[in-house]
Amino acid sequence: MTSPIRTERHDNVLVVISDNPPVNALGQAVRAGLKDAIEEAMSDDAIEAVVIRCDGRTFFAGADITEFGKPPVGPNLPETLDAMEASDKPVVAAIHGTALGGGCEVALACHYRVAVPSAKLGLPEVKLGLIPGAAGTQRLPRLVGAEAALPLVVGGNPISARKAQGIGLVDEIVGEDNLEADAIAFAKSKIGQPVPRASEGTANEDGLRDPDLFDRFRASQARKIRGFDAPNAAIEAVKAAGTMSYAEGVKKERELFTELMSGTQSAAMRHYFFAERAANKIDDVPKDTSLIPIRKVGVIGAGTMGGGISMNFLSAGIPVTILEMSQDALDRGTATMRKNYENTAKKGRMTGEQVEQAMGLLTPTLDYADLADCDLVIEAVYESMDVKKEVFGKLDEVVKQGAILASNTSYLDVNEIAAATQRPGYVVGMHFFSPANIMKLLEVVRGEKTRDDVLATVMKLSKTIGKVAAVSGVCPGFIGNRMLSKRQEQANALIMEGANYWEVDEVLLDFGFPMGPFQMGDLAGIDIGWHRDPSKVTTVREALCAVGRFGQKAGKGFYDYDEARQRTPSDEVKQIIADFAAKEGKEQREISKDEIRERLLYPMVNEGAKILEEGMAQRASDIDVVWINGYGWPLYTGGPMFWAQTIGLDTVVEGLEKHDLPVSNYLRERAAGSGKFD
Ligand code: T1G
Repeated sequence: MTSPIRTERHDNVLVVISDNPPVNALGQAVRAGLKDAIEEAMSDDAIEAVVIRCDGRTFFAGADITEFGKPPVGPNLPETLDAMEASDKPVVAAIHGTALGGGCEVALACHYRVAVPSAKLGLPEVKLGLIPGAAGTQRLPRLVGAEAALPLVVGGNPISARKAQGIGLVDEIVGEDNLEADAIAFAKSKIGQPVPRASEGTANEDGLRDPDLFDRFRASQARKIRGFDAPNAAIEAVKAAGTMSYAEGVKKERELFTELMSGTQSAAMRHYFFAERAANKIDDVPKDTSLIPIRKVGVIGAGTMGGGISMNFLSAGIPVTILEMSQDALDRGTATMRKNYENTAKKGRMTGEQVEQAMGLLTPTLDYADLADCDLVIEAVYESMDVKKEVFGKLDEVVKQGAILASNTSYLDVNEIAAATQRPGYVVGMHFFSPANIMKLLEVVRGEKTRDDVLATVMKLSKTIGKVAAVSGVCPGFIGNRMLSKRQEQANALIMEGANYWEVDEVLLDFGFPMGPFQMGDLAGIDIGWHRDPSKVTTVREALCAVGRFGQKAGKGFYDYDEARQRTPSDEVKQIIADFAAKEGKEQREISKDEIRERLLYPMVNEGAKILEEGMAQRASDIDVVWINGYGWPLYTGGPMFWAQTIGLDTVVEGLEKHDLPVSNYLRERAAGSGKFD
């Protein structure tokens, strides 16, 4: 087996090259090759400098995640990096693509780093429930200071080469197409000079000067890191870089890393890493299926959903023709889109020029004929099968053959919609989640007749517009809403049986959801779909509407809200619910938070099992992807199906039986057998 590492001599410079597709992950063979190459360079006097670079699309993108959870195989990266850094011969990292995780740590152990303008550098280990494990938390702060290091290590997001140069992580930006030659020239220019070592850097003094820097930073990240273990460990590791010797700091990092690696959160987040990528693959659609070029998109409906959907394509540089039934609705829709972009620009996440660029790609129209040359048309009209059938009938007449016709329906039968056209093979569901320009999930609903090239095109397109797609079969509510309905059923039943509605929300908040069902109702508006007749009260929500409790917008819904929209439970609502229960002859009783959690979450797992059994989802991990990206299921548990396996499917079955809730055969079989869904 040839090593993925080779060396080339350029005069007195040794170039060490990794060729380990797809991302030059630092697997065992790469680490061994790197170690040998470093030893070769150090032992040969004819070599006076070293350049380390990678073939293919990127510099090392980190440790090989597929090796995690298996017995470690040497050589270990930190020792190789320490040997390299100890050399007196200048070692230069030549960076392109994404130098991430262990890859960034390789660069940090080099004496210098040069990068092409398009390169990015980062330490995304926290996204895997880990922290850097090859001294990244100790070298980086010493090189760039704690203040610049914290966002990288704790946030896990990469930064551009220019930004990296700005904080001192990159020494020089070189020619985009001249990386190796420029890196060799740079290395030659450093021969004979004392080599700078990040491990000996003193930039971290600011970490000592400003002791509450770390508490301040932790507080600033509180909402984002709530429930996650790794970010706090990352802060502790960076803090150690300011309070301990390098050797002690590395030891501290190793302790924190080892603890996280053996924890459930990292296992869950590594599961999610591969789940997200697997979701984009459709098992029975050949990988080489030809794609339909999408050069122009049509969107029907300029409301909240239509506008949000359009923004995804405009932001990706794809022109959109948006159609409404009235000029007024069209003007309102396009004005809202502009306002959303301008708000993003105000937060510094877009420039004014980018706003104009995006809006410049938008063509509003009242005429279906303007959609004729679209390659994809997405309808986002009122959730009525009759309305959708009418729209698809018109599209069928107007839009060119070979174009994809997609419905944004959240639960209607895509097969029935397809049957309203002469081209059911080109009909597919593209279920976006509100706000559509923000939420990452896209449920791709595969009709019985949806063609392979249509599916393959939509899956590829989802990545282009920054979405995470998962394929669902045609069933009411598809994957996400179908499971949500089970949770909602129990939430409503629980409060009728005496559970405090605020405790139902607290259980989900404590579990890691961004909010609970009653908070969500207040946010969305209790009066959505209300018949507006206060004398007609058949549900709790109608009872709340009847007394003007429309939700946050009215200052009261399930909760009372102060000016800062801080919520407090309402005795009036508690009484309304109790009266309702009495009318329905429901005994009220104390209900524990354990029972609330089991009754909210276990039926969702059971429904997920049924979805798998019916073939409505390709794999259990797709269901995890849907719930993490569409509904805020806490990432550090891996999603509903992975979480159920972690606590034990038999525990879920026992819980369902204890609460007299249905148990699907599929779940029961899996619990009695492997304890896993796939
Ligand atoms: N290990 C193993 N496989 C990896 C991998 C990795 N680090 N990164 C990507 N892959 C696979 C991926 O599963 C997919 O496989 C293919 O490569 C293309 O990936 C010691 C402990 C680099 C930005 O977290 O962020 O270093 O599906 O579809 O969209 O302190 O991959 O084709 O079979 O994502 O162009 C830290 C993870 C590890 C980086 C490219 N590093 N990777 O994105 O392609 S922990 C990371 C990414 C660590 C050290 C610690 C992205 C990418 P398949 P892709 P992409």
